[in-house]
Amino acid sequence: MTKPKTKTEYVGLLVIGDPHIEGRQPGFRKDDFPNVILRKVEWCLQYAQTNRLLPTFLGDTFDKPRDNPTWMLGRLIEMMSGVDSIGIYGNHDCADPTLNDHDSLSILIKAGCLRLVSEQSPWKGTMNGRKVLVGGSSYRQSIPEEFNLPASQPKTLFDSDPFVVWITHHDIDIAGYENGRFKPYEIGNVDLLINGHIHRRLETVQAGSTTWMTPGNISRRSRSEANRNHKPTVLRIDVQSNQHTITDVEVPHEPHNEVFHDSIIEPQVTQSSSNFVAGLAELTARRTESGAGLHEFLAENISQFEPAVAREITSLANEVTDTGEMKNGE
Ligand SMILES: [Mn+2]
Repeated sequence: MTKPKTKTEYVGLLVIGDPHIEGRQPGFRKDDFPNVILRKVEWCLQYAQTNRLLPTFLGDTFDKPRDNPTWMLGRLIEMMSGVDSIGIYGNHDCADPTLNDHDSLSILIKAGCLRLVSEQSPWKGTMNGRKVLVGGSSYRQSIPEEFNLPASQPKTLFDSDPFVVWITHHDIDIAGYENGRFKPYEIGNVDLLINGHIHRRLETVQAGSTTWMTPGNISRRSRSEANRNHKPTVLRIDVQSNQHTITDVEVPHEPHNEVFHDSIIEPQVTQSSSNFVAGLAELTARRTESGAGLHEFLAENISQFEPAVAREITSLANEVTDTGEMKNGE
């Protein structure tokens, strides 16, 4: 049953990066990912409520934009309907360039579980007595050079020195991320920008009066070495009359080796096709739902075949695993 909303006097924000909720196991995860990630989101919502923080989602709430299991959408509506949450949409939330009624996230928005923020429609309120604005740019929406309220709204708001936060889901060029398209810059009237999309935590960059942060996501989706040290955390931002404090809050999670299968394939090129077949046989010992091991194995070994044969093997692998090419996990 859905719960009535409680009116909260907020003291800050709880910023949640890229949950990538989905109904099946990503890559080499061996735990019950669909329920594990739902419990993490629920933990975040409860922590936010207990501490009077506004839950703020950085996009990629869903991993697959459409056809998510109905039980999962139901659970989300149950846990989110009692709380106000704000957010933006990410590249994984929409199948087309912009979010529309066919995408699962639209159900949460229509059910009143999540309110999208944008340049035209920021969240406005008071936290600990200070005026706060939270605007955002969803995936593919431009990030402003200066944030101003529409002409119809009182400009005097900025005279009271509000705390202004901007949330984004973009390829920002920060050390440690190779797909960056632009560097952090000062955004007029914006104090703090927090970006989702990049799943690793990156260093904070100061650009004039705007601070740019990359907290990383709350679910570990790839088994990479870099991910071994990633601790799923959310950002707690406490707002005071003339300053704010940012604290990392670790989301309860299991150790890396308990959520991922061990690697069983040595990164070496198999010399003959009989070894290739033996390698494939070994893979069946560890079937992952998305066929992650198969794609990794093929990437390592396919070059030994004639191009036409290699193409046929790849196309068959894509067909049986239903995942298509292995794509960038962000
Ligand atoms: Mn993502």
